[in-house]
Amino acid sequence: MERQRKYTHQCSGVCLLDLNYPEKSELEKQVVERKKDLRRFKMADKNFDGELDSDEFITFLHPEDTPHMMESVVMDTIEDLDTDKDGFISLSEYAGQQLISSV
Ligand SMILES: [Ca+2]
Ligand SMILES: [Ca+2]
Repeated sequence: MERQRKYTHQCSGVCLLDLNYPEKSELEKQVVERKKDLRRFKMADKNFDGELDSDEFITFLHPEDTPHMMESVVMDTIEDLDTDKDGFISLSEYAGQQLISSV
């Protein structure tokens, strides 16, 4: 079950607006992004020396331009779209993301 944060707003003591919606904490978002960066760094480090030379760094910055980085690009995209984390992208997960992106 996903964590939910509860927001309550009192309007002049007359109305009560109560919004519940899932929200990742800023720390959780940073951990996810760091995990993606680390995975992409390791895949860009073609000679496995733990450092990125100029070509490897370009690959790290633009993984979509390098065939051996496609797995990283696809995994990042699936993780972004798969909001219920079941390993599949449903039509609503895909369509929802498209709507958000177009706004
Ligand atoms: Ca390297
Ligand atoms: Ca899913």
